[in-house]
Amino acid sequence: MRTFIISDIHGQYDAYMKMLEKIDFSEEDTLYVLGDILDRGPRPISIVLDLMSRPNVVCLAGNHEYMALTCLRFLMKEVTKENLERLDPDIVLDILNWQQNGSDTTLAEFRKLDKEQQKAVVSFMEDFELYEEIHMNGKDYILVHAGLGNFRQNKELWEYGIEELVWERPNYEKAYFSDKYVIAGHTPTQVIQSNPNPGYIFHKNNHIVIDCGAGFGERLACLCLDTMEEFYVECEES
Ligand SMILES: [Mn+2]
Repeated sequence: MRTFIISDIHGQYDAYMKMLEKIDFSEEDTLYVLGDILDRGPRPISIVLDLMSRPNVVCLAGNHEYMALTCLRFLMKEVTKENLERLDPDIVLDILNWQQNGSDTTLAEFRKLDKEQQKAVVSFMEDFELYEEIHMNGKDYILVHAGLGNFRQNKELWEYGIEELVWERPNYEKAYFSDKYVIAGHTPTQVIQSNPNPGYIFHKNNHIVIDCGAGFGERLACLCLDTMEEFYVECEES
């Protein structure tokens, strides 16, 4: 009965499977996935399909799922006169933006699914939460993809907007809570200025950042919350 946290898998299916093996993930354990399963790496939809088959995973949305859902909902629409008349002009910009953020691999795999599977994948991702709060060994944790953008001391979690939770980078130099930890991904720890161990899990001021750069083919990290043990798998060239 262990609790694991992983984030920013970004299409690295092989590294993801190796990680499950490495942590000896069983049906009694729980895996929290803090978003950005999609895009960049070669097999993002394969990871989604695997997660869909497991009852003991909890997925949160990242900015990549947020971008993908907007675009996939549009791309799956039938070409009818009505749908074209109701076309939102912003959708073109949304699709371009998603493209610039590495949508190719997601789209390539998505296209190979039949209509029913496509609908199932979209509806699975629509159910992703934006944050979770968990309690472990006397400590409180907030799990979220990017962080708490525009943080204010007395702001409740439900008051944060989607963009504040999935896009905006928190200030790691500032402790947001004295009695709680915020675990997030989104920012590869390679690019955090004050990080003494770039590319490995970053701990500072009650922030824990677990994106170790799988999105650019570097390293996938997983944290066991029961023991705070860190697990790493190197991504292979794809
Ligand atoms: Mn992200």
